[in-house]
Amino acid sequence: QKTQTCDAGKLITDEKNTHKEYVGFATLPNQVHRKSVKKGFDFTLMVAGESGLGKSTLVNSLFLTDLYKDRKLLNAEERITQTVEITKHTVDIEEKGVKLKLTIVDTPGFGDAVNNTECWKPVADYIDQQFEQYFRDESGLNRKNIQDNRVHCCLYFISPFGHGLRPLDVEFMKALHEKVNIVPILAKADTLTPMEVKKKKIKIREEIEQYGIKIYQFPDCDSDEDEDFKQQDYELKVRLATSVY
Ligand SMILES: Nc1nc2c(ncn2[C@@H]2O[C@H](COP(=O)(O)OP(=O)(O)OP(=O)(O)O)[C@@H](O)[C@H]2O)c(=O)[nH]1
Ligand SMILES: [Mg+2]
Repeated sequence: QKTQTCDAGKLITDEKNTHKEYVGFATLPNQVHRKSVKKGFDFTLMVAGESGLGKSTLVNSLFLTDLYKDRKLLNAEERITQTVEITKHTVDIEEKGVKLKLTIVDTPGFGDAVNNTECWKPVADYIDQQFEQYFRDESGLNRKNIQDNRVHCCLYFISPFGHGLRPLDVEFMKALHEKVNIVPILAKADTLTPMEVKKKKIKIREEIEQYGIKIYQFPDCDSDEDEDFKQQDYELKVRLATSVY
């Protein structure tokens, strides 16, 4: 048994050493990996949903450095005002040498207008425009430094005061679900009791299913991932299935 482990260990080190010298297509994944890490990644997150549910507040709290610089109580005029147009905030993050350009897109909430039909249109158009821009850049001559502004994920805020989804929520999510990964969020959950949170989440999940809305699903974890990652992935899926959070 012992010799076997030793041999296996030696084999792996040998393999690593040969990889360093070997030039061929087998080294391509390493090259791609190294290049991507060096260049960094773009990630764009969008928030959407009814007005007054705390979308801008969440966006602000993601930029903690700015928020807490000179912490003081804000008076009424300085507080977050209603968002009236689609706005973009970008922050460069670096973790263990890997760069990430995080872009957050804040959108105006709907529900305040007299006529709310097609209130999802400006948001859907924004997402489409980013696809078109990326397509144009990719078809262009200078493809080296393309910035990926496509919206990768949309946090969709659902009111804690309704009974499940509102008709506009269904319309909105259906207009976006083919274009972007939707993650539904029960907004202002602190105003509900844990029991209410649980019930509402079950109801919302049932309705999402019933209306055929496609929301983001955690992908299957690769079997060669490390144990910590597998555990984290498992816990997230269990939480989703049992609505404990
Ligand atoms: N109880 C509670 N209140 C919150 C929470 N997040 C935000 N608020 C409050 O809700 C109000 C509206 O917050 P905003 O962030 O402006 O809401 P919004 O979704 O951006 O609204 P629009 O820009 O109109 O779409 C503010 O008074 C916030 O202080 C939360 O998690 N819980
Ligand atoms: Mg806002």
